Amino acid sequence: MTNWMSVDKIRAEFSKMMSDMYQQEVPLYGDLVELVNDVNHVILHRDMELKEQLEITGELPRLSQERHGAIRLGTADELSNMRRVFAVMGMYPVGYYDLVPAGVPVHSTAFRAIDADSLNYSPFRVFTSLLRLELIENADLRELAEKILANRQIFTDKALALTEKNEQQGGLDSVDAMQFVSEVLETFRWHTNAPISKDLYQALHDQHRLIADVVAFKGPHINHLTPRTLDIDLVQQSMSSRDITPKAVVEGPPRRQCPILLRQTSFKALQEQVIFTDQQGSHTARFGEIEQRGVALTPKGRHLYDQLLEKARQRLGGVPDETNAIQYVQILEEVFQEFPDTYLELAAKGLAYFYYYPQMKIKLLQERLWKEQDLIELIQIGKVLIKPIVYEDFLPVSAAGIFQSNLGGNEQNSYKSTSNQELFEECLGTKVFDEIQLYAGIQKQSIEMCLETLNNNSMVGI
Ligand code: OOG
Ligand code: NI
Repeated sequence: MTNWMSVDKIRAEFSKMMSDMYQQEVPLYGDLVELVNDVNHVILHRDMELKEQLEITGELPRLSQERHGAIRLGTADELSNMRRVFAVMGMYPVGYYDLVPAGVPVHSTAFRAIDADSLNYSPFRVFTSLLRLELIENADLRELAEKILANRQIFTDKALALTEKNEQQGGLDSVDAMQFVSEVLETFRWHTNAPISKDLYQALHDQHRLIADVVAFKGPHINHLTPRTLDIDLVQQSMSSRDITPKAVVEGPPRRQCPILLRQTSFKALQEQVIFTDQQGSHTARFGEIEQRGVALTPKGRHLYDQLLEKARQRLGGVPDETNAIQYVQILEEVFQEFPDTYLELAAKGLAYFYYYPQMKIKLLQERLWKEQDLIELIQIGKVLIKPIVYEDFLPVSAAGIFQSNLGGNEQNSYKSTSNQELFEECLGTKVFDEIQLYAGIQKQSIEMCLETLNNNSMVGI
């Protein structure tokens, strides 16, 4: 038997190398990671209940290495090869996000591990967008962009060869695996030299800054890497002391006792020098971001979340920005009063996903065969403990907010096209996983094990 390096380990190595590289490329990211670590340290000392929760769910060790990154690709071939490369690291496409309604000409998925143990070993994920060139109106420019993209190869030969070797053998030994991660890292590197003229860059940029960000460069540079904080508001408050200025509004739900989904904030993109084929110029694409993650919501919970967010935006009467940030936070908090804020209620109303743990020390006078419909009662009497299953994915409205805040100005684009998951999956070469099925599966397994333990144990006493 050959000894393959585990895919989880390959992913953890890659995540670390990516973080080191990005820290060198964008020193601000290093400052952010430091700040987030400091804040997490304070919170874990202050909030014993949260610490215990993270210990029980297995998230505590992963916290300090938790990151997500984002890249933007230009062609179907790039996307399908990216899928093959990520598969070597145990990362699979989860979810479909359509950013077109938000005026950003891309559709996306998130590559990540899919089972709870792998996620806890290394939660590294990459939000991956595919440019929709068909949305460029100017036919000449579209053809030119297509031609430029058709001629570039974003992977090194060795990275592709090792990917193929992995597919044929069913794994990589540690020597190959380490070479694989360092070759793949090259794809995400920033390049100061752009292979096109400044005029062409400008023409692409005039269509949409994102089109220039993809087409004008040799490869899909990682555009941000996001650490996970346990208290995004505290990070936000502490930032000024470290000379970092975030955008005005934290995207996502308001601050709550029981955090749900995802709250994010970002820092304006850097203006970076670029050497075009004929002259120098600059480009803004790469930025900093932090996030706080909460419990994953069921479709019912997600529906309520979407409704309330929409209600808050309508009440504000516009898009949240610097001018109305305080008012928006107030409205958001008011509107979200309607969203239950205890884990018990969230579970009882079927709004969120949980792990269920049997508490064997609690003895009841009357044991019986426990069923799924008894779970809420069992929680209430302390015989079952629930802990939140963390949301591992993204929020399209937040993603659009993050995109927009980094595009500068108030570019308003409306495209006629409709959401097209089928086209995306055709380009990807496979279907994306449905995140809801993944969360529901983890919860179901946990409930089954919990009931089995309770029932076996109560039988013994009879
Ligand atoms: C991706 C933006 C989405 C997030 O955290 O929602 C994202 C991008 O700018 O390419 O990373
Ligand atoms: Ni992000």
